Amino acid sequence: MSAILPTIASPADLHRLDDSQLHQLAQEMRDELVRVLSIRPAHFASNLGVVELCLALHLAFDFRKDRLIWDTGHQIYPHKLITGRQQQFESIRTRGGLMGYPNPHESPYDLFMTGHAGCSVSCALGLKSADDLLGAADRHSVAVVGDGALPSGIVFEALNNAGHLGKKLLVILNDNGMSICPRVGALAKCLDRARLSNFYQGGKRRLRKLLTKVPWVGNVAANALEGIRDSLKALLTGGMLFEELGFRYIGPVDGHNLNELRRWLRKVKDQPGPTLLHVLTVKGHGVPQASEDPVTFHTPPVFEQVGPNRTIVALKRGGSKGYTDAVSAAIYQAIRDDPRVTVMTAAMCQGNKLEKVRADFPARFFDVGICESHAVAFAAGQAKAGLRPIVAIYSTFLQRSFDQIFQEVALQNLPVAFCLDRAGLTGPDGPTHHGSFDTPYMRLFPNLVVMAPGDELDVAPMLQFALTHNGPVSLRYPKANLEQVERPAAPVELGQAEIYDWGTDGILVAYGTLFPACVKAAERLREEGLEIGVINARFVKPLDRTTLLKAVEELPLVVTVEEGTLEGGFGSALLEAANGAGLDTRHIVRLGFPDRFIDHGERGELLADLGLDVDGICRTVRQALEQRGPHSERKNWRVRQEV
Ligand SMILES: Cc1ncc(C[n+]2csc(CCOP(=O)(O)OP(=O)(O)O)c2C)c(N)n1
Repeated sequence: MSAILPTIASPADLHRLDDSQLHQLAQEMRDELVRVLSIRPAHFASNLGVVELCLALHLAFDFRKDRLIWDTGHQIYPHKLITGRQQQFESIRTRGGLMGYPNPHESPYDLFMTGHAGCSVSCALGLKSADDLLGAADRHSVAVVGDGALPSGIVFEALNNAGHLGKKLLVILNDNGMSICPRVGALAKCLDRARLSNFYQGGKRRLRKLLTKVPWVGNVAANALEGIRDSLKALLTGGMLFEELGFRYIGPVDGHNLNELRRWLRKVKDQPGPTLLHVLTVKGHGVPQASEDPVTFHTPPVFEQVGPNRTIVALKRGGSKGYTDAVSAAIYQAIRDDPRVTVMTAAMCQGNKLEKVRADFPARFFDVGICESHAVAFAAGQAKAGLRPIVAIYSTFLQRSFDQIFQEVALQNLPVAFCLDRAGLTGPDGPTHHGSFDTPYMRLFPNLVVMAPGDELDVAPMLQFALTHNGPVSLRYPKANLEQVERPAAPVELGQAEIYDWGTDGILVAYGTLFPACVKAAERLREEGLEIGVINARFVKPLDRTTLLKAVEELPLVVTVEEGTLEGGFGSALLEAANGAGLDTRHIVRLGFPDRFIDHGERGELLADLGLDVDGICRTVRQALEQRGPHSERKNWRVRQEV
């Protein structure tokens, strides 16, 4: 049988395929996902689960004009395979290659660059209402949202608004029973009814027969019957909630039966008003191990090529430990030692490596679902009542909670400890996931203490400090292997930087885990005859003014180094402090992320691109010193200034 996938240059090509060819195409798409993702760690099980849904959608609609938003966007790979990107698919998540999320720069079939969950219904509704206003009411608007993303506040805000506006909008609930971990919450229990009842949409026909046999129902008009039937169905399958919000609820439908899916999409396509089609899928469908263990296979490490039935032979896990391991170990110890300590995660138990905490301390572990803003206000409530909550959320996702950090936590000065994972470059995930902005957004608020461990040795003492401080504290750490700078580490004290070495030619001030890179850079520069010191800043708020302003006053060069945006970051904090003290700041050089979104690629590659690796730091120092004149004159820089 000749391969079909290579012949699909665009969704238009799907229309010439018959049922058995479409079935074959679905198999080939799965094979391609397995082939490429065995060598490239990426979102796996979610993509395997939406192959038929993706084909059915592209067959039912024409997304050159209609609108399609995949919520979050991590399940976009089948869509990429049939929208002209198959040739480049192997490059996915590599520098210069395809992004692992929707990307409008890659294809007109991707409307928004996304990676954060929950925005699909709002965006699809916005598109629909604009199309209507702009005289393009014939454009359909479709949002595909997972059951994991469904409970996020923004989805409910959008459903509420859509039900009110009454616009023709199709929301597809891709219900696979899973977030990354098994889904949690009361809504999950409500959706479980659909799954447990095994009451597929075909049941509606049976229900119709049954109802027409009931004498008083048998006489009512067809429309009313339809209404009663749908409401009863919704009630039995957990869909009542959507009906109450103003949606027509249809489902559940078997998401792996392509013909059924196509039939239902044809039916709902021209429904007036908002419709929710509840589709049941299996995460990891088609790969036995992935469907049996969708948590591991959400984003598995590389794995051994597979047998005839897509049987995975072996996962190849890396052995090195990262900052997430060190922080989760410190959290475990804190929760074990102090009965007031609790921990919240927003659906990232696995990413935050909190499985052991969840297993051993279930009463003090809270997975609130993809609801970051709720997590923060919830923690504030616990802190107010006397507990010591830890909010463990990725830097990029905590952006959702900006207002709760401000009002519920900082304004009340409540002792909530924020552990910001993935603060810095997240590598292959790219611009939606890099933790670029937390230093500025955390350091804005009065009362917040904002810090970053310089290396592994700082991690546990910093968390201990956070849990004893009488107010909110945040600490940021990257997705990176642990490193240590051999030294008798100074105790962590409020607003105290650690002087590792004082130089006469200049000093590197590291905020966060680029501290070891700064130490290496200083060693290399020393070999070249340059006396460059290193400070492990630890705190951006409060800033260690005594130490840092002394460096600004005394030394001819101060280079700040941080893994985050320069706009309002650590270097800016130092510039503000120096300016406030009336000091000259022309010899302060800031290294960090420029004011643009950083693409995806390996962390090491990206650090090098941004001049944040050892070579780049050395280069900056040399260039800055060269600009300031010969070595001998530099030593008297301050004196010259004063003259
Ligand atoms: C705001 C936000 N928080 C957390 C995440 C991390 N995350 C990515 S996918 C995912 C699970 C999504 O579950 P669901 O929507 O059901 O999709 P599925 O993978 O099951 O298809 C989570 C928690 C995110 N992308 N965005």
